[in-house]
Parts: sequence; C-alpha cells; structure tokens
Amino acid sequence: MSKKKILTVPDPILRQISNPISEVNSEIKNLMDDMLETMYEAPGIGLAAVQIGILKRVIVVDVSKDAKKKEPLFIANPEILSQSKDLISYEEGCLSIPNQFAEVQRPSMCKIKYLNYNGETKELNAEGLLATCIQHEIDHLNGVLFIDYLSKLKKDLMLKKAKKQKKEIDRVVV
Ligand code: GNR
Ligand code: NI
Repeated sequence: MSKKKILTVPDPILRQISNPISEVNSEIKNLMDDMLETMYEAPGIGLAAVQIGILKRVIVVDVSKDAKKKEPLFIANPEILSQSKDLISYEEGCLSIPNQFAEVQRPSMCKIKYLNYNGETKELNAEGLLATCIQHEIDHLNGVLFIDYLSKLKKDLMLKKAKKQKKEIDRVVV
C-alpha cells in the first residue's frame, strides 16, 4: 500500500468524468488499498479515485467513529437505485478543497448497487452521514464538487481561498 497525493481545486482533473471498471482485478484492489491508506492518513471519511488522479469509478468510505474498529467500504461502479425525497443537511468538507466547510442538503437516504473488493455485486441502503458521504463520492465520479451546490458568491469565495492557500504552499516549497 502507498499513500498518494490528493489533487485540490482548481485542478481540471477533478472536473472530469470517471470511467467504469471492467472487473475488480489485482490492479483495482491495489488502487482500493492505496485509496484507503490515503483516506485514513488525510484523514477523511471518503475518497474517490479521481482525487488521486485516477479516472476510474472507484470510491472508498469509512464513517465509523471508533478509530480502533475500522469499517471500510470498497465501492466500484456505484449505481444509485433510489434516493429519498426528504433531505438532510450536513456540514461538508472535501479533501480536494482543504480547510473549507459548508452546509449541503442531500437526500437523507440512498440505495446503491456496486461491486465490492471481491468483485461481488452488492446492494446497500445508506442513511445519515453514510448516505451523505456516498453521494458526495459519487458526485466526484461525475466531476461534481460540494461547492457546486452553494451560491455563486460562496462558491467563488471558497475557490479563491483554495487558490490562495495553494500559492502559499508553493512559496514554502520553492
Ligand atoms: O472527509 C470528508 N468528510 C466529509 C464530511 C461531510 C460530507 C462529506 C465528506 S467526504 C470528505 C472526504 C472527501 O473529500 N471525499 O471526497
Ligand atoms: Ni470530496
């Protein structure tokens, strides 16, 4: 396993649409392992492959609170089968938009179909933070970021702050 660099806005790769995988082979398992390590190190509760520059429809999620009892989910080719009408609001963050948070409303429940680490087809009924996180990650696979749900004013401010932070990091490195 190895930790990968996480891309941040305004990297144009984050706006690309990821491609379905044909099967969960050793290369995909390797990718899933690297993504999980990268997510735990960040730390974050979810990560999409595009965030480490790989345009494949693969995500990892772990919303468990207890750091000792990890509950990772490996999800490839997710399909949303249904979403509840009622919405829930969470303060969202994104590893690709560091240090910035905003309330986002999404369906409170979603049902998905996907391939797991062993290549088996699974269905999952998610609610609460898990549902929010899964929908946030599936958005990444479609080039969508949580700031896209905010007003133009808030979105532009967050993008501006992200660009400024990037410049500051560059200055330290150079
Ligand atoms: O670590 C993360 N926390 C989070 C909090 C609320 C809603 C979604 C998320 S996902 C985020 C990690 C990330 O950027 N995944 O793409
Ligand atoms: Ni994100």
